[in-house]
Amino acid sequence: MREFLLGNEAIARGAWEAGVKFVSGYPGTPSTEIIETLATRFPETNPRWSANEKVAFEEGMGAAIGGLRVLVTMKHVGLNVAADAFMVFPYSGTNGGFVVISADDPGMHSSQNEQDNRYLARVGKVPVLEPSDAQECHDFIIAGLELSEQFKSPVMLRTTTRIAHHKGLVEVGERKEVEQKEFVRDAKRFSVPIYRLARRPEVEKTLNALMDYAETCPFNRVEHSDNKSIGVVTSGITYQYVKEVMPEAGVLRLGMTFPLPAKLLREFCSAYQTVYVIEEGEPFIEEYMRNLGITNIKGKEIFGVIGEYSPGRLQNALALGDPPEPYTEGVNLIPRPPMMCVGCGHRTVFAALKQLKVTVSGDIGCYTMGALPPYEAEHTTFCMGASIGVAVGLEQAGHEDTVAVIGDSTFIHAGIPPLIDAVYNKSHLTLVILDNSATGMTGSQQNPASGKNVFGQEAPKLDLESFCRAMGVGSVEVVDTWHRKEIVNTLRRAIAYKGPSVVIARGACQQLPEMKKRNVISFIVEEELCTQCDACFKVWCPAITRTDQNYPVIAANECTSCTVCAQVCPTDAIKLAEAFA
Ligand SMILES: Cc1ncc(C[n+]2csc(CCOP(=O)(O)OP(=O)(O)O)c2C)c(N)n1
Repeated sequence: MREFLLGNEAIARGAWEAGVKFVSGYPGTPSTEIIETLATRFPETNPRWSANEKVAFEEGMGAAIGGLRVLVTMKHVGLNVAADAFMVFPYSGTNGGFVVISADDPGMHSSQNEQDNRYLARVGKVPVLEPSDAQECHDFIIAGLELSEQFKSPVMLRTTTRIAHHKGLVEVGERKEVEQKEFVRDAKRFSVPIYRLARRPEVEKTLNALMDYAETCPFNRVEHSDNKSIGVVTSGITYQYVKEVMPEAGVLRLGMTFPLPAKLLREFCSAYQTVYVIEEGEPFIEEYMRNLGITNIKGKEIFGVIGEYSPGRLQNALALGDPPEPYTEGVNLIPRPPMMCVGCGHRTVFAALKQLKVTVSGDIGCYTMGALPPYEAEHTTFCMGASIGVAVGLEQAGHEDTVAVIGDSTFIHAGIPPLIDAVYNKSHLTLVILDNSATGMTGSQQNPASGKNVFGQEAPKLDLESFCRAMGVGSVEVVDTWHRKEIVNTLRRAIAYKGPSVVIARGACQQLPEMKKRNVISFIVEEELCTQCDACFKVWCPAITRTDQNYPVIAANECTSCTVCAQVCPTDAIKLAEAFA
């Protein structure tokens, strides 16, 4: 049977078929749909959202040494957070099959950096599989779990945005129940550094065995051509681009990109006059080939390291004629900058921060858009949780007017240790926690502050205010995020407080299913009262546009009834539609 699946859905399906019994992860584009698919279609795999990627990895590691087949999912930068565990796991090795998804994002469609995680895998000595289509997403997860059990090693499955988010036909199968492996308490294998030293040679032994395996690995496929002038070494989605742009070329498609097959690469390259190494991201394969002494290769000097590849980019780089125009018939996309949703509660906070003219140390979430026009009221954004540490550092550098802003999910993910640190080191930090009960930016997933689990069922809800007080924060205030004036006044008090203070701006994400299902009574503009002062436009709500007569008009089907435009109207011309019924 075949199904038309997203790359991520194919991974989920493959994990289910392979008998996976534990899945953990933290949302991050482009990996998120894997756990969402498992939760909706394959709950037998026991999926969950963890507090962050390190926790997810460690839970997965425990389940795998406990004998289960395990999948752990995250985006590329998530592996930085999990790296502590990732680097040490190969020393003990696993019992049940363990695959970690690293969803890389060349082109930074939704990420804070470009990062090629094959390098992290090489540092950790963890084998890497790279699928080139949805079918392989499905097949490689099954093969990866088997490989992991065969070599007792964790395995990385590296996807990229196009692989994770393209759709293809996938031959699917049934679920296979796999017997749980035995966990034997063994400190010499799983514990202290003094024993771990004895494990060190095991890591090299496994790596050497994997290097031998790479030479005959069925995922490394040679497609020879009779024309021996041009060969291509490639992996992942770029394989598809190569087939489109250079159908006549001989191809070595590497499905396993760490460890790399030295003999196979040498053999392949000796058969062609010139070999192009076409890989998105860093010159990972290319550098290896150059280190082998292979000289007839061309790579990054032609194709570049920055951004995504595409058939057109390859065509340009190889001077193979103009790339075809993108297919746009019947498509009328209006360009627009990223913006907060209609009714998003973050708006009032950024309006207030702009008004207060403070330095804002931001974080990773929908509120990164506070850095963009019209607010331009977020001045730093680095990585998850950094808002607090950076604010403490700026304070030390004399910028005492700094306010840190973080979302509920990011606070739980990486904001707790720096807040404890700020209290401990007697900072005067002011922190705003934007509590919208969701991990909004990645699609409003559940988190420990939302009171729901991955299935949407009730779960223990983290009480953020008690928690901050327990950490020793002297001033903790909770404010309705849609209450403009209260937000400004509460922020003023928090900034004036001599000691660490937290403002929790609370209001549910408009994209949560329960918010979307509400019966909303929209606001409308009573033109007789409107003086066209344009104050309501300064709310920057995408639901407010203009009539031909220059009056504001609110799209009834978009209005979330957040009330903010009505709060700013000086003539009370904005009213609930029911007032006119
Ligand atoms: C280390 C890392 N993990 C995951 C992500 C993906 N990601 C981007 S924003 C975000 C969380 C957003 O949730 P929250 O902080 O609650 O803010 P909201 O978007 O709801 O405003 C996540 C998980 C990331 N960028 N970096």
